[in-house]
Order: sequence, then structure tokens, then C-alpha cells
Amino acid sequence: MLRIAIQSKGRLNEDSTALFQEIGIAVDDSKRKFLSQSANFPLEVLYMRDDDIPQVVASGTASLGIVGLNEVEEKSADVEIVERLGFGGCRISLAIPKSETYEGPQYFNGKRIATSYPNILRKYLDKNNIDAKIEIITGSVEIAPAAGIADAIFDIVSSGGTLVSNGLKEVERVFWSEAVLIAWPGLSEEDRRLLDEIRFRLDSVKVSRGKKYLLMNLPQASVEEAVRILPAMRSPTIMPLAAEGWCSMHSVVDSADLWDKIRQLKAIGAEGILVLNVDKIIP
Ligand code: PRT
Ligand code: ZN
Repeated sequence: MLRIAIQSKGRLNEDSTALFQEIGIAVDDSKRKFLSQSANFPLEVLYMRDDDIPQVVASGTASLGIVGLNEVEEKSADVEIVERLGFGGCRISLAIPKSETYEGPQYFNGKRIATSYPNILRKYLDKNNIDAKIEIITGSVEIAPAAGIADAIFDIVSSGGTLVSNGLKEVERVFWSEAVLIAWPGLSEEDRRLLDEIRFRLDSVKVSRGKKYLLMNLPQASVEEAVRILPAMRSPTIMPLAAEGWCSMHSVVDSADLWDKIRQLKAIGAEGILVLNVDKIIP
């Protein structure tokens, strides 16, 4: 039985649970439970605070975990980073009161910096030969300058709204993070096999993200041109229509190219174009 630790509540909880659903693993939500077992996959979900996840995976108490890369880095956890999951994106940045003049990292010499990420900050300061004092604060770091506890902060930023509403400006972006799937390096052979199955399913979800399925009617004479416009995975599917000289063509395209492709296809006579969402792609 594979055990995976995920955040019990907070920013990563919903996306982590949704990911199980996308890869067809049924799990209860965490509202009442600490531990729950999947009904259709040999997987047990352990719900906990994100700060504790790197450690329980490094010790093998859980075989897998879903957590922000920032927590893994801060705890220097000895875990395998299996996959980036594409949600929970953020950065950890240095920010100072917006009225201050900033000319470079040496600004921080002799300053006090409040943060919940002292280890990542320490590395950055050492690398840049900056002598600053780190004030460790676990919550509401952004109020530290106004409260006189520190001159600057080193904290997670995503939209930047929190900094602005606290009269701060972001001056150095130090660390980029997103949610990652992590694994205990000592996994048994059986657990590794289950992890491979999870990765296989995750990859099919990833491949299908940002893809659209296109169906259209096309004059037979335009098929060659349409194949050039729509390379698809191997080649587009073409089926004859009852109407003489027409066929139906199916293909998968990147969402980013969708409107460009539609314009080109209309120009060669495509009609009745249908655009559908793609749930999974198994290469
Ligand atoms: O209770 P528990 O310890 O499990 O949760 P937590 O309160 O420590 O963490 P939580 O749920 O806030 O965040 C979990 C993870 O989400 C973090 O470790 C990051 O990997 C990721 N993440 C992504 C973020 C953000 N975006 C984010 N914006 N974590 C925190 N924030 C906070 C930030 O601290 C600041 O207060 O949001 C504010 C800034 O947001 P903007 O949009 O105003 O810039
Ligand atoms: Zn936390």
C-alpha cells in the first residue's frame, strides 16, 4: 500500500485532491479525516500541514507527498522530486517599503529581514555576500516592516497584491516554486511499480492539457492541404461523408494555435467545425 501525504487544508489541498480525480484514483476529501484509503487504488492519503510533508516523506513514513517546492528546499529534505505538477505556482521574493530607493542587493547589508524561509534566504545572502539579520516569523510576515520588527521581508508572492496593500515593493525574485510530487528514495519495488502507474496517468493528463479536439466537414479536394495544417499525433482521421466530394476530418490541436488553425481551415473550405475538450491523451 502506497501512502501519500498531502496538505489537509490550504492552497494546495483542492488541486491535490482534484489531481487524484483526474487520474482516476477515488479518495475522500479531508474535512473529517486524518487518513483515508482509496476505494479503487492501493493508496492511502495522509492529510497534514504542508510544513511537515517533506520530513514524513524523507523518513519514509509516507512514500509520496504533494507539497510546494519551497517547503522541500527550505527543509533540505532528502526526497526525490518526481514531477512538477503545474499548480501552486509562486516565487519567494525580497520586498522593501515602497518609499525606499533600491539600487541592488547590497541594500540589504546591515538590514533586518523578516521571513518564514530562513534557510533559503541564508543561502541567497551568503551567495551575494550580504550581511543581514534574519528575523524568523511564521505568519503575517508582510506586516513586519510597518510593525517595526524588520526593514524588509522575504516572503511568498504570487499576484503581488499583498505586497502592494502593505506598502511594499518586490525588489529581488529569489526562488521559483510550484507544487511537486515527491518520493521517499527508499521505495520498495512494489511501491515503485505503483508510482510508475501514477506517473503514467499524470503524463496523460499533462499531455491533454491545453489540447482541443477538432472535427469538421471538408471538401475532398482540400484534404492534402488540411493534413499540412493539422499534423495531429500520427495523422488526422479522415472519413467519407454521404455527400459526394466531402469528408469529415478529426484532429487534435494545441489550444494556443486553435484560432489560427480555424482561420486556415475555413480558407480551404472547412465547414461545420466542432471544437471539443480533451480529457486524456494516452500516447
Ligand atoms: O496550514 P499549512 O501549514 O498546511 O498551510 P500554510 O498556511 O503554511 O500554506 P498555504 O496553504 O498558504 O500555502 C501552501 C503552499 O502554496 C505554499 O507553500 C506555496 O508553495 C504555495 N503558494 C502559492 C502560496 C501562494 N501561492 C501564496 N500566494 N503560499 C502562500 N501564498 C501567500 C503568501 O504567503 C502571501 O501572504 O499569499 C500571499 C501573497 O499572495 P499575493 O497573490 O497577494 O502575492
Ligand atoms: Zn505551512
